[in-house]
Amino acid sequence: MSRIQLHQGDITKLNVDAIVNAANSSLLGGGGVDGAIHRAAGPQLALECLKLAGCKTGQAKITAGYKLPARHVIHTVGPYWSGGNRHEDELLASCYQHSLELAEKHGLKTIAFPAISTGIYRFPLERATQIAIATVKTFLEEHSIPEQVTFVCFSAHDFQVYQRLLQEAGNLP
Ligand code: AR6
Repeated sequence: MSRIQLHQGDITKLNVDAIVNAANSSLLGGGGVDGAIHRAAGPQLALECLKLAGCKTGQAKITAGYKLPARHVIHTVGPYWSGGNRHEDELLASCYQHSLELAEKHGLKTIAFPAISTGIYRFPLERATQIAIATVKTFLEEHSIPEQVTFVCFSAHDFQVYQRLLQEAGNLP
């Protein structure tokens, strides 16, 4: 089985070692997937996040998963899309890279990513998906942990875009 998987649905339902949260720099919760993760994990998650004192764009921090089926949450802060001249591509790649590095450091074998920055932060979906796939692919070629990475798409449209681009990259039949 490929080490890269694609799934459509709610990331808060996944029973993996870590789900990634598309957070904001306060790490104190928000809308979108961030809100869903905090609601499903329960209030203890925000209490642990409070102790982390925020997170810079492109960086990542780890907490427990509390009431989630996932054992951990890796919180990363994607860039807000401002037209492409503010290092958005590099910052988005850095989110995936630092999340994967944290997973490896903690020996987490299975990790699931939402489509970071492509919702409220308005990063163009195809461009973001290419960056996500390329960064994950390169990391997996060079590291044995995590063993498996799942891209989670909330909408059918996002799923179709990921499916096409993963096929083009040779990662799906
Ligand atoms: N499971 C999987 N994916 C989801 C879920 C879910 N339960 N809910 C939404 N998505 P967004 P961003 C998808 O807006 O663009 C927050 O307020 C969604 O359809 O959650 O990085 C933070 O606090 C989209 O494809 O994150 C920040 O302020 C993807 O997740 C800001 O939003 C990302 O959309 C971050 O914006």
